[in-house]
Amino acid sequence: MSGIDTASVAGRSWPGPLSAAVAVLCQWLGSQVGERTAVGLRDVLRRLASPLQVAVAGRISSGKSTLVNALIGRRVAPTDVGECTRLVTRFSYGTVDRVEVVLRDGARQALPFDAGGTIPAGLGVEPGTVSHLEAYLTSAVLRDLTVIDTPGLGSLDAASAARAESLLGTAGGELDDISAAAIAGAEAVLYVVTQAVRADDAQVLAAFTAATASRDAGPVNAIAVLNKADTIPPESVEGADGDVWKAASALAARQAATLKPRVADVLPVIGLLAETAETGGFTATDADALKALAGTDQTIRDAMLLSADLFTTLDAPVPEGTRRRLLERLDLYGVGCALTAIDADPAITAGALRRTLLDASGLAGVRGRLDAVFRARADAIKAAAALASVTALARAGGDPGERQRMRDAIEVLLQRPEAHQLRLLEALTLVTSGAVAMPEDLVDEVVRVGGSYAAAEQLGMVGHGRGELAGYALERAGWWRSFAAFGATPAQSRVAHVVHRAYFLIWQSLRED
Ligand SMILES: Nc1nc2c(ncn2[C@@H]2O[C@H](COP(=O)(O)OP(=O)(O)O)[C@@H](O)[C@H]2O)c(=O)[nH]1
Ligand SMILES: [Mg+2]
Repeated sequence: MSGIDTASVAGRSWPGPLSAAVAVLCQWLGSQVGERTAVGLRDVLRRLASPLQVAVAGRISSGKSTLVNALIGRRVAPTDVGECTRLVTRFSYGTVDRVEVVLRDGARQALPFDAGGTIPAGLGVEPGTVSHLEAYLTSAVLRDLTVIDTPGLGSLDAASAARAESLLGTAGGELDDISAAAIAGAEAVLYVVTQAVRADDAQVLAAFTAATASRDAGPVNAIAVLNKADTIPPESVEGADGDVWKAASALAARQAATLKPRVADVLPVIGLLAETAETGGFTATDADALKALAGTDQTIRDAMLLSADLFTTLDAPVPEGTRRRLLERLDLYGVGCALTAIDADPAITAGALRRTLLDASGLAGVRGRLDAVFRARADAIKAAAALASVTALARAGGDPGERQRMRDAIEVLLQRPEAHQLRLLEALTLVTSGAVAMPEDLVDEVVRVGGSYAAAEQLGMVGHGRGELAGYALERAGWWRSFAAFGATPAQSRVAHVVHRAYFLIWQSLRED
């Protein structure tokens, strides 16, 4: 690979040095292979230059679209049952807001937004002919993340399955295929679960890791959230002291144990509150209505918060329609939060009330995790995905000479010291997907080392001094080297070499600066 003109690919901007290195590889290989493979390589290059693709996955009605709206700050994805909620929608950055229906034959049709600015429930074309939707929005978040909303895997009940089936005009199983394809095309996944994590939730995550095998790593590119945290009855969770958020956090921790090691942890969130607070869904009129409710007789107020029925029917100085709107936007828990905030400060402004609701939603935690896991690692994740595609192209290539040239080039790239991060990601995938079996404590260690860029976190020693960190890194480097040599199967040994090197590099960096 020496002597390659880096500048010829530098005209484009890449997510980082690893992606740039893979881009150089693709460009150089392009001139060394047949036309069919070259087309594939150009495709890899195109993907490499585009923002990280994050699929939002989870069961039907787990609140995926609601969360997508909250994240992009616009109520544009339709929620609840409708034709569009059964389709994959890609949200990318664009300078002008527009939506296109992409048909199975590749043709595209512009789709006007409906009056509320959302994607309309009906598409105006035969649903069976539709491949997916593409939305281009001026939302800042989309500058470096492309968000893919999926219809959802599995269904909550027979009725909704039947409804989905009739809407699609296909067998129910197809739903899974549609979502599965979207997820397989993605480089990262935001996994949405609700109260009960079932066996097939873990399977979906496993399927994601398998579909993207060897190019992405579990905890590096999967984030899980426990949505609808507001609907968890606190009395159902031990030690919650009647507090919904405490209950949600405890439940999320339990779910994290179930989904381990595919995700590092599970964050509770209230997508509905986040959406309402972030998309202009909370108005001054809503604030006034809540203030009127706050002034109602305490006994009635308490009773109203017991159920949606009571909330809309009990005698209170707010019209029923307004109450229904509040429920739709905040649900009972959100209304309760707002009333508590008004009690504490009766003169609270609508803006401050909106911020209170946003804080209560937990969205900030999800945003922080997206930044830490996806945005900060976009370069490595994309480079690893691209390299896996190149490897797949090499495998599919007809000419043995060409195949060998491609494999050699990949090997040369992986030998370079800066490519170590890619190897570590690969090791992480092998271990978290179960492709390479390891004792549980070693899996945890690999996840920790590969799951962060900060030395103290990688070593599991946040708050310790530099000398201590360096000493421990060296000790573990030694341990993994002997594990690679003596105590391991060949597959484990390959992983162990990578982990050994990771510790060695950590030790080196701690000594250097
Ligand atoms: N109470 C409550 N309802 C929610 C929450 N998130 C979503 N929902 C509601 O759940 C329903 C399904 O949401 P949707 O986003 O369409 O789910 P999807 O099928 O996974 O895309 C809608 O009525 C939402 O308003 C939440 O955090 N709390
Ligand atoms: Mg949806």
